[in-house]
Amino acid sequence: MSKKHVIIAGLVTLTASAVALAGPAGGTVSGKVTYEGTPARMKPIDMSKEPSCAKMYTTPPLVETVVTGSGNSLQDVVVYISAGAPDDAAPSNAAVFTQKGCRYIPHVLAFQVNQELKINNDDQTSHNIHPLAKVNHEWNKSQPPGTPPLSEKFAQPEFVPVKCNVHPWMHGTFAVLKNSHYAISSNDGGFTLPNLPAGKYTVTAWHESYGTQTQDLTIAGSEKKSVNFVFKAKPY
Ligand SMILES: [Cu+2]
Repeated sequence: MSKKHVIIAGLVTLTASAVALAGPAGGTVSGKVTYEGTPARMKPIDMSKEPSCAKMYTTPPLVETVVTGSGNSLQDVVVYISAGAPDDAAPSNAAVFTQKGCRYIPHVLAFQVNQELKINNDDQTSHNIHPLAKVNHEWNKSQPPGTPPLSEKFAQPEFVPVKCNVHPWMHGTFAVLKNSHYAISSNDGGFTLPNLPAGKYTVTAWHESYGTQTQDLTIAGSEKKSVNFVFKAKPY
């Protein structure tokens, strides 16, 4: 083999290794969630019945049913592949939901069917966490301060409203999903769904108060697709 051929063979090997390291090429769907119209003003939460939590705030936190950012961006929208992707096995890491300052952090938590869900109580008071499941088994559990995290699983896909039976202002959502292709819009409304194999997909965007929207799209290879969702704000 000539010297030139050796160099070319080496380059081919290097290129092949780089592709293997990067993993299978997939498409990426990203975009922004916004609203049009005027959202209802979120009220400050009155925590005076729970002084251990109330004292954690200099100004009362706002209800989080609708959380917006600049440029009409809409936060806490679950954007996920609702059709076209096979069901995925649950990942080994746990999804974490924390009760802190008598609020749920995060307000909307997405995780997969049969993935471990760890629920922490960081407060000096007892909470009674109550996921209002209809498809999955409904339960409620008391969690006194200083107790270890609760470990739970949900066997079926479902959007589950969550409330606290002690503190009526505490509410959130568990989005239990069938596959790993999901994201929750950040404060700038942005979301990204990476590593989508070639295929036809339905992308669904879900918001606690504004409902759901869907868009169909096709991924052919490793392209980047932009998908935006605009929700109509409810003024009440
Ligand atoms: Cu509570």
